[in-house]
Amino acid sequence: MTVTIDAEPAAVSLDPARSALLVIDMQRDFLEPGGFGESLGNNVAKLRAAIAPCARLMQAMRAVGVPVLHTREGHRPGLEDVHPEKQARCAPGRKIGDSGPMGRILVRGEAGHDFIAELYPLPGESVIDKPGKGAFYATDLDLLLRSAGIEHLIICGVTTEVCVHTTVREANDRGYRVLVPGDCCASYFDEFHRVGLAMISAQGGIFGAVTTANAIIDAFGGRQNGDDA
Ligand code: C5J
Repeated sequence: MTVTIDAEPAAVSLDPARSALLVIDMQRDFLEPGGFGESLGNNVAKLRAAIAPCARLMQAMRAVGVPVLHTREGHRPGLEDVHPEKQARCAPGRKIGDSGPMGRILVRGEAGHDFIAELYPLPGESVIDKPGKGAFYATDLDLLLRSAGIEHLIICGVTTEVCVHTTVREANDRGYRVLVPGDCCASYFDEFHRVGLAMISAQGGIFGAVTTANAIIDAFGGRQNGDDA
């Protein structure tokens, strides 16, 4: 079976049995008021706009048996997996492992590191704890995907220009065919979101294709009259 999805720069045909949805870093510290992201002066409402489309897409993919995988950015409590350069890139007083509003910043097991309730993984769905921006760096994601015969990756989450973009590029370099539903991604910066998506589909789709949650859901026949537009 093949499903064809409207996308930029061109429609994408994919085999659902060889497809997976990868949801990047929908964590409390990035998306919730009172978290680490907001403490840096960011407007988390911009990220929260992606929650509803993501939830609908996750639900639709689960309904048709497309696996949903989730990533979290974070580190071991002893910080053995934080290299000095990543620490050097942090804002003063906001280093990895410092106390933040929802526990130690970007440390596994802390409240802020957890997924937001709206997009919580179901039991049995794969969770990839990643120490970097890209989901392939220092994780077993590639092994999981190849073992399951996945060729098409639908990638969404936050932030568009950082962890989503890095992962899209990593996936493309590894030979996966990438599709990004832009409304299921978000950035604290409108311009970075817009340009980040444009960079993916530019030049004939140099890193992949860009679409919407509804285009994917419609192609799978999942949206009924009365569902969210
Ligand atoms: C950032 C992410 N922005 N998930 N992480 O540091 O994009």
